[in-house]
Amino acid sequence: MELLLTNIGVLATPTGNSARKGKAQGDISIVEKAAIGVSDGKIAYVGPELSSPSASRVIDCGGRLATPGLVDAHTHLVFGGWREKELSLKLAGVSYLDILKGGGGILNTVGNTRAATEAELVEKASGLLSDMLRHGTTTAECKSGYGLNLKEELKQLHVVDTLRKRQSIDLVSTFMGAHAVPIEYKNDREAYIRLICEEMLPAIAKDNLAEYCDIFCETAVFGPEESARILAQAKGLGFGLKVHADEIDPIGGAEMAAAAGCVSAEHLIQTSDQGIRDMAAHDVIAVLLPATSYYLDKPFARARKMIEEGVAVAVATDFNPGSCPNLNLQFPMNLACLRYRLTPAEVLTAVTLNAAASIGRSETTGTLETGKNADIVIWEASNLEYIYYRFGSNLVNTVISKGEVFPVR
Ligand code: IZC
Ligand code: ZN
Repeated sequence: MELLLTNIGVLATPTGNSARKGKAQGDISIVEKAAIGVSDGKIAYVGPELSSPSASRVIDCGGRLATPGLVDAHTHLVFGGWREKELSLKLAGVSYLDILKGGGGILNTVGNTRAATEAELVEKASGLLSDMLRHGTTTAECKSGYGLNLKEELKQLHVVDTLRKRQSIDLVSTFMGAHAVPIEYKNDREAYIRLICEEMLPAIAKDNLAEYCDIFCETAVFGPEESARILAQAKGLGFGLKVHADEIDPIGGAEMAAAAGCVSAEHLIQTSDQGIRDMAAHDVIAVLLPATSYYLDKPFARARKMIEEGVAVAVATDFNPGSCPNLNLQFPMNLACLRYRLTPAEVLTAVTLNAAASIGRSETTGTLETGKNADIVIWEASNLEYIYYRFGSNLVNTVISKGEVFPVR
């Protein structure tokens, strides 16, 4: 073995290769006094301490907690500029959608992203990824959607491709050309939808630049019928489907996601009872983003009800320059526990195995089991409850990503 982690006080992990729902979301494996062995970047041993360990490198975990590396299943990682100037508008009571309607919000970031070179975007996102890694994230999904024309969307997706080779977080690309209608198409949204369906999706599929297609299905952005049309086209081209649904207004996004065959529906702050039942019936994973509720001062999604109705729940950051400028997944983990009232075990599953399942990675990461990637967090904590309790500090001690060790403290 190339690496052995010994003296793990508590090892906490969900198990299996697919999303866990209902009661099973909270059934995790807890092993005290554990060890993990790593070979070729994969977990080769997990279980009780070995009596005669042999490995080229041994790390004594000092009785600390070990969990799977965190999986951030919803980020808008690649963008130019920031939007701190919108803070005073927010404080003056201007809503997120009103800022967008006025040509700000997403459209402001589109201007800054188009103005940046590919190299500049790589540099910036690379710094953000180092920060994510230090906070325990070893896999992340990244959405495009700040280009809103073919050339600029390709630029964003190429940035993710470059980053995949340059750093240690495993990246999953999602094409989100339907994030907003760009100013050039303000008076002809139909032409923009055709551009997405007829030019952007086929070009991105041809170059294999994204595994998923996502849509901002929201009042005054893309309606459920428009979203369903774009998703049908994406499905035909082989994309997995995702949708930003019922974030601000309850417009039937979850129901549409279930009917369209989406792998996941995300946000779901305002989702109806019917929407929750439809998601359960069609195995749509709920990717919930509580730090966005916090930052936009919106209600919190009905996560408890979703679990009770049999929907697999994942939790992610929604990191983006507008509605959630936080990339530390520990903060939404705390909110999921205290505001959604999920148990520490349910939240752990939400940010590891279920998050991995929502981006097609549950065969390779999201649990501490032999054969999976050695994606591990050693926490500055001696039990699972502590990481929800001591909110506000970075509680990561060491991150291991595909066997590579990153000391944090
Ligand atoms: O830049 O505002 N909700 N898209 C949908 C976002 C938030 C990102 C942004
Ligand atoms: Zn989002």
